[in-house]
Parts: sequence; C-alpha cells; structure tokens
Amino acid sequence: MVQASENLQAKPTLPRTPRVTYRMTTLPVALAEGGTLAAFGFGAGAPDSDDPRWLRVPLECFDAPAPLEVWQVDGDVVCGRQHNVRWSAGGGWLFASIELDERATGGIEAAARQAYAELRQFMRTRHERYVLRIWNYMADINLGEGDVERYKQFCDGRAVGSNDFFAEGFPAATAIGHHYRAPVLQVYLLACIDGGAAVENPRQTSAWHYPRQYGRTSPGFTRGMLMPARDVLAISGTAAVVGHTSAHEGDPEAQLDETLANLDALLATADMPAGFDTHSPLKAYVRHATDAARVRDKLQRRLPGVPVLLMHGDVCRRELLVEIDGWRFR
Ligand code: 3EB
Repeated sequence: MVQASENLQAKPTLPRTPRVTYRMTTLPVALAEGGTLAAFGFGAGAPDSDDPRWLRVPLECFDAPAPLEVWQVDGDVVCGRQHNVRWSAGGGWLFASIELDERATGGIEAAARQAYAELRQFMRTRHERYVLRIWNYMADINLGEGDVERYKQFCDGRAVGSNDFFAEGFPAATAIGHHYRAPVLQVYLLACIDGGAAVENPRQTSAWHYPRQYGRTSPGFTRGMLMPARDVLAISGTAAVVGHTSAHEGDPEAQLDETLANLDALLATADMPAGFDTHSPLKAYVRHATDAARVRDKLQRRLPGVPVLLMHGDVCRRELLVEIDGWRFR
C-alpha cells in the first residue's frame, strides 16, 4: 500500500520520468537522438553494440519485425562501464545492466548473487541511489523441482547478493525465463536521485510474505512503483496470482482476465486513471507460442490501442501461462 496520500500528489519539480516508447527505428538512430538513456532490441535478430545504453534482451517478440524500446530523459546522457556493469545517466536517472554467463559463475544461484552484488557495489558510486524498477531474464526458469527449481535458486542468490541494497524497500520487478541458447542471466534497472512510492495490490499477497511453499527465499519486489514525480506507475510482472495462489491452471485466457483484474486493482490503489491508453507501453509474456494468437486477440479487445509487445517468455511459476508488465503514464 502507498504509505500516505501525499505520496500520490504530483511533484513537478522532481526529475521528469523517462519517456518509454516502442518504435520502428534502428539502433544508430535511437542512440543518436538527444536524451536517449537506453534502447532495447529483442531476440536473436536484434543488432549488437558496445554502447552501454544499448541492450539486447534475449526474448523473442511474436510480432516481426520487433520494434525497439527507447527510454528518453531531459538533458545530456553520459555512459560507461565498471567491471561487468554497463551504465548510462542523465536528467537525474540511471540505467544499469549486467549480463553473466552461468558457465562462468557456476549456476543460477551464483550468477544472481554476483549480478546483484556487482550492481549494489556499482550503485554505491552513484548519486542515483533509488532503484525503482528492475528486470531479470534467465534461462530454464522452471527447471528443477521444489526448492532447487531454478527460479527459487535465483531468489536465493538475489537475496544474498542484494544484502542491504533494498533495505529501504524493494523495487518493482520482473523475472521471466528466456529461451536463448546460452545460459545468461540478464539484470537491468532504472534508478533515480529521488525516491518513488511503492504500491502493493490489495488482491495479491505481498511477494515478500509468500508462504514457505513457494521457496526458501520470498521474492523481493513490490507490485508497482510510482515514479518520484508521481506521474507514472511502473508495473511489476503481473500474473494470475490471487492472494498467493495461482488461479485458472491450464487456461491462458482466464489467466489473462485475472491478470487484467489485478492490473485494474493496482492502478486504482496507485490513484492512477483506470485503464490503459496509447501512452501505456506494456509487455505480455506468453509461455507457449501456441497461445500467442489468442492472447493477442484478447488484448486487442480488452486494451484497444495500447502498445503491447507480445514476448515469448516463461513465467516463474510453471502453472502460470501469461504475465504482463509495463508503464502507466498519467
Ligand atoms: C508473482 O506474482 C509472479 O521475482 O522479481 C513477478 C514479478 C513475479 C517479479 C520477481 C516475480 C518477480 O509472484 C512472479
């Protein structure tokens, strides 16, 4: 829940939230534009570049050709590298990413531990102290049974590597399985010189209170994060979890309806206008390619005109077939 209602009021003097758009453009064009903090390509067909602002996300988009995602801030952007961390900063905002190969770290738990430890160490050198939003993409997320399922090992390693990183509160987050040929863990984040306001969902148990059955280490994330200026809500990966239970096992369309009900409740709790619009870029992660067309059709009916990237990705509980994350700009 938001702590106090004054947290929801617009704060125009605070850093203006980056604009997030999906665009049919090229990497050089996106990076040449003023104020580009980050640009993302999706899947094996995306180009590669050493520019720290560029990130190739190892998820395929069901719609070809995939657009680029571009984050733009007011002001000049500088960028660099520190160990495995690539970063860019401008306008009070920081983008940082890390990609580790599990064949070098010795598995997903160690990769998560190292990724979060490196990001935490790097962030200590920065003025943008508030991590507001974070994304995690990993291979074979549902491989293994019980406590050794790889997502649960990831949660263990994330908690150890984070140490005191999120002592003041968890960021909004996404954790999704990719199908890339190499076992890479990719983590990227958005941070700011000012803090946001965490928003929980009244229909969902807070993830850090999940009961033991979901793993030794509860996942550390908040359902949504209002940006410092209170103009934009960053929406965590949202699936058909009601309370702490997965709903509608085996039924992707019913799961999608439940997910949309969860999103409506989150927007209401954050005091954002109901529904999504053309300035609300979302991603829908679909586990089975055979469900993609039905998910696309339903989204076009339920969210007409909303930019939704349809991605091939695995949700962190194997019974969950679809998940949505993204942004709601006021
Ligand atoms: C859920 O509601 C779905 O481990 O960072 C969503 C968003 C999920 C973030 C994470 C996991 C994470 O529990 C899973």
